[in-house]
Amino acid sequence: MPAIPQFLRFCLDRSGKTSQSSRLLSYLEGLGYPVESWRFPDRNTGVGQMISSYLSNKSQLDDHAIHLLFSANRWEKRALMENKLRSGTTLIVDRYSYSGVAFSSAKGLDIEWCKAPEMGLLAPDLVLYLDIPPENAAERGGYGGERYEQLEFQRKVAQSYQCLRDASWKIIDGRLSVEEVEKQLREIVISCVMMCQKGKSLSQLWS
Ligand code: 2DT
Repeated sequence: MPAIPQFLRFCLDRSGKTSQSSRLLSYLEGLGYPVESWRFPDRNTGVGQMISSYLSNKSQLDDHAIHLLFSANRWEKRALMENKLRSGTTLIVDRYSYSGVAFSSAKGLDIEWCKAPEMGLLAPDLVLYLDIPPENAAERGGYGGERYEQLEFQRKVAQSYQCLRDASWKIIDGRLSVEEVEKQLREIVISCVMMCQKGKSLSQLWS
């Protein structure tokens, strides 16, 4: 059976997820693992450009419609994701389905309705949640530039995430220093990579 390590990471905005993703990428590359860093939304596709325009308040969309676009953005990358994983490449994914469901349900959409279009996408082996109080995130640089970067809304998103936690999740205290977060992530990730190398089949959301 091929080695199929896969990671998914996501968390509240401004929790340091993007810089920790690139640190993890360098770490795994340095150990000689085939690894790639992805992020959702992927703003480079046609669907991604519609999402980007919405996030930067250049266009307006119904909440259900934008939810489905986020989902479509993952579906358009699903086959490539499966190919990469089957060939033994580890994917570090900065946001994924859990962000999709957490953000849309925080707007008041029914959580089961939000999950429905995600069914059949590949499930992560590991979810790393960088936990940071929304108030702290708001104090970090660059906050407030995009549509969802509002403190009240981020509080609701944090609550939505709590409803989505499952056995694949590891919660890391995002208030720790960058170096300490990095150290903890490395330990969790390396044990997951080793576990996946023993042979682990792909599974699908949401089971
Ligand atoms: P970044 O700041 O990480 O680029 O995210 N979002 C993201 C959703 O509402 N649904 C989704 O499915 C995904 C992947 C979270 C941009 C914003 O898009 C939100 C923040």
